Amino acid sequence: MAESGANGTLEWAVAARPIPGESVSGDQYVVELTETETLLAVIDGLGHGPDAAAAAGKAVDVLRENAAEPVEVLLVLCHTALARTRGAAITIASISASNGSMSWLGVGNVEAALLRGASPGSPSASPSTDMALLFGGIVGHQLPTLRAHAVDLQPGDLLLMATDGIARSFTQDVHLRAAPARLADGMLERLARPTDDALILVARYGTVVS
Ligand SMILES: [Mn+2]
Repeated sequence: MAESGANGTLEWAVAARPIPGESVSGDQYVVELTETETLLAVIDGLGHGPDAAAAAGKAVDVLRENAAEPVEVLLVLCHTALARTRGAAITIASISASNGSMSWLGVGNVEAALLRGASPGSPSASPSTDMALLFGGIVGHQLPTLRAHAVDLQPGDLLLMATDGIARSFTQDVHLRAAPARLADGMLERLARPTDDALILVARYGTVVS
């Protein structure tokens, strides 16, 4: 059910559905590989239905075409492209292919969490969670001054990105070793709100062995 994929250092999956009664979703995502980084983004076009989907679609196009740009630059490009749309909430993470450094930030309320401590060699006994820094605003209408944060990923770290159609408890009770597709499907099934589009992206960092 989930859409999924992997490259040399990342395994990911997305589970999503529109609000019941709609055929298109304003919740969309991008996973784009360039030679230097992997770009992951989740977009929530304001409201739902075709106008929300159109706003989100414009952001998807901009992100795919400019995937190697820094995350702050990507949000500015999206802001310009979405000016005549409803606008969107967007959260972006860009992971360096060479050293595993991830830079991430968001505008609006697409939450992103990094769940750590799942690595077999991890020094920390208990998992910890980092949340992406989210700035207030609406991409396309009101863009605040942006500053990305960087974090060094360790093998086994799990990145979760969810629109507000997923209950905020999505970072809790996560089985850190489970396959991303299974996690994403399970979260959509258990946590999707009936009143909104819903999308969850799950990505695990670390060499993928299959
Ligand atoms: Mn929403």
